[in-house]
Amino acid sequence: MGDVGIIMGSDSDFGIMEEAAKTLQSFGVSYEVKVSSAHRTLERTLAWVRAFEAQDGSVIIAGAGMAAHLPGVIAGATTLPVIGVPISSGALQGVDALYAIVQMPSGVPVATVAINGARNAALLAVQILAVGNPELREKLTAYRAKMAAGIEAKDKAVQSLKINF
Ligand code: RP5
Repeated sequence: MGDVGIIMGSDSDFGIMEEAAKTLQSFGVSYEVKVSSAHRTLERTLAWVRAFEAQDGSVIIAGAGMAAHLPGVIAGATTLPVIGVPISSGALQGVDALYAIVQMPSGVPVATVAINGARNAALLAVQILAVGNPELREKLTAYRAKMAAGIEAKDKAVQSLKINF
C-alpha cells in the first residue's frame, strides 16, 4: 500500500519501471508495484484500481509497451491522476506505445512522459503530491538545486579542457 501505485503490463517492463520506484524511494514517498495487463487480465487490473482508491492512494504511474492501452484504461476507471510511461519494446521500439498513450481522446487525460521516462513519471508524481505538502516541496527544491550544481560542475570540467570552441 502506498501513495503512488506503479503498475505495468508485464514483468518485461520492470527493468524500466524500477527507476520510478527508486526515485520515489529517494523522496521518501510510499508506493506499491503491480504487474497487471489491460488486455490479458482486465478484471484483475480494474480490481487493483478499486483497491488502490479504497486505500487512499493518490497518483498512478502506468507503464506499458506496444499497443499500450493500460494507462488509458486505468484513467477511464478512476479520477486519480494517471501518468503513462511508454515502454520501448517490440518492432516499433516504443513509438507505438508513445502514440497510444499520448493520444488520449478528449475527456480522459493521461499525463504522458518520454519513452522509458519512468524517472520523470516519478518526479511528476512527487510534484503532484507536493501540492499542499511543504516538506516534499522542500525536497524537490533541494533536488533541483543539486541538479543545477551538477551542471555547473560539468561546465567547469569542459572549460578546464581549454579547447578553443
Ligand atoms: C505490453 O506488451 C506490456 O506492457 C509489455 O511492454 C509488452 C510485451 O509484454 P510481454 O510479451 O513481454 O509480456 O502489454
